[in-house]
Amino acid sequence: HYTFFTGMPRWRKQALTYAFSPGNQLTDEVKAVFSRAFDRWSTVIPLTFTQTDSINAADIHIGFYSGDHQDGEPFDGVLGTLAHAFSPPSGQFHLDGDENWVVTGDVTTSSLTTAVDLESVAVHEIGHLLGLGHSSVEESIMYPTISSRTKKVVLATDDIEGIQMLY
Ligand code: TQI
Ligand code: ZN
Ligand code: ZN
Repeated sequence: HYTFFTGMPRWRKQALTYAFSPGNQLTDEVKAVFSRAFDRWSTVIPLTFTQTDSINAADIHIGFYSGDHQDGEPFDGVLGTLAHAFSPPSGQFHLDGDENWVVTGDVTTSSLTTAVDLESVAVHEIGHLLGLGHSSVEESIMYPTISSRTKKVVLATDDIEGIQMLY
C-alpha cells in the first residue's frame, strides 16, 4: 500500500517547472527520458510539468552528481544508492553520475550487469518529489527495491490511488 511523507507535504500549485542543473551537458535523449517519466504521472493527476531554462525560477532541479555533492547524502559509486529526491516543496532530484545509466535500448538485455534503467528510476524519484513514500505493493513504482537490469515504468493501481489522494 502507498504511503506519504510525514505531514503529507504536497505541491500547492498545478503548473510545475523543472530545470536541468548546469554542469551536466545532457543530450536530448536523456531529457526526453525525464519528459516521459513526468508524463506518466501527469496523465493521472491535474499537474503539468514543463522544462525551463530559467534555473532560478524552476520548481524542480535535476542533476547528476558523483560522490559528495554537498547535501549530506553523498553518492556511493556503482549501484547502492542510484538517486534521491526530497519531499515537497524541495524539488531536489539528484542522480548518481557513477551509475551505468541506460537511456536508449533495452536494459533487460544489456550486457552490463550493473546497467540501470534511467526512466524506471526517474518515475520512482518523481513519485517522491510529488510526495509519495514507499509502497508495500511489489508491482508498484514506489516499491523500495528494483533489481539492476529491470525496467518498471508503468504506474500500478496503487501508485495511481496514492497520487490521486494527494492531488
Ligand atoms: N534511493 C532511495 C529511494 O529513492 C533513497 C531513499 C531511501 C528514500 N529511503 C527513502 C527516498 C525514503 C525517499 C524516502 O528509494 S535508491 C529505487 C528502488 C533508489 C531505489 O537509489 O535506493 C529506485 C532509487 F525503489 F527501486 F529501490 C530508485 Cl526505483
Ligand atoms: Zn543529493
Ligand atoms: Zn524510493
